[in-house]
Amino acid sequence: MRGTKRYLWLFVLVTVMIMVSSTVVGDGRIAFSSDREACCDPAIFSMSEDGEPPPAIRMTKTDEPSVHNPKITYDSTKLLYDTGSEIWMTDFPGPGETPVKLVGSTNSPARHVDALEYVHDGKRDLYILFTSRIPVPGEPLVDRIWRATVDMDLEELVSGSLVLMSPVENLAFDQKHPAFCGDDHFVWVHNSSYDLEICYREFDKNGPIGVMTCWNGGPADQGVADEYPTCSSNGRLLAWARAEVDPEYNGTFDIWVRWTDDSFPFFNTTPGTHDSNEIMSEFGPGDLQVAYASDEPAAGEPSNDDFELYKQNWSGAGLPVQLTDNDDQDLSPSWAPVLLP
Ligand SMILES: [Ca+2]
Ligand SMILES: [Ca+2]
Ligand SMILES: [Ca+2]
Ligand SMILES: [Ca+2]
Repeated sequence: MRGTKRYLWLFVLVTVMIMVSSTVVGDGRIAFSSDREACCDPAIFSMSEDGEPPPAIRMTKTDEPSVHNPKITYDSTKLLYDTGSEIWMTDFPGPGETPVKLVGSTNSPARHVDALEYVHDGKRDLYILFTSRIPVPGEPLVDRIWRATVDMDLEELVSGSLVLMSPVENLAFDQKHPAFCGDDHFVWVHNSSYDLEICYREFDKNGPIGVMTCWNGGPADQGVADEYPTCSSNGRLLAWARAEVDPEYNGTFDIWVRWTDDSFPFFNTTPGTHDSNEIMSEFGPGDLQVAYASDEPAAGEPSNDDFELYKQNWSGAGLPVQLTDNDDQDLSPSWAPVLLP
């Protein structure tokens, strides 16, 4: 009965959200990474939010190395991604423009970029948040969370804008996969001494402020990995991938959702996926749905398939919609409203 009640109030809430969000118009695009071209390393592609066909368009050049983790900017004019060690920016919806390198090197690899509009003195620039092993004197070389400002006229990092965002606690542990959560908070994966947990903290122009809140860590959650956090545009909802503890699920990941103010219990939004991994979720325009990658077996196949992209209501109501269908790894959706030329 408790489960029934929970889904009833979720249904009511989603209905209200749909009513107040009815001015949000579709025509969105989803950028994602895929190794679908036999000629080439994994690249970034873009498709309609309704999925394929028509076939997705390649966004990055064939002579670029293996690239991952696309992120469309707030105004849908730029696409950021990483090579595993460098973060690059190109025009969106493109393709054809010359990409520019923003940050990263072999010695200080940077990846997992997220972007947020940053307005100062009336000028609209970009905050980027990313994972990097930039050395900190006297401290172990681990992945930390950094923020920098991108001058959007010059398309380069503002000199002196690099800020360390991850905590000084647990210095020996990696911190990764940051994402902005509204205009003044961010989330990331924190490797606690028990297992991966999701942390959340406020920031201002000088860096992180206040006390960080961490969820799903500690002895009660030992052995349960919590990864790939992402927030709704207003920062009220957090979606992430959580490895199931129920043995029936074979330890696979599901997408979970929580309110960042903990006003309601957090819940599993893909509970019917015992045999597959659902990871890398991202909220769509209007914050009504999430897109994610799933290796759910294709019909008639006995074991986990390659990853395909899906979208569904974050409440779990209704059925997921499959967006890609092939034998290749389609991952890391970034979903934004786009006005096509
Ligand atoms: Ca955990
Ligand atoms: Ca699953
Ligand atoms: Ca696929
Ligand atoms: Ca497939």
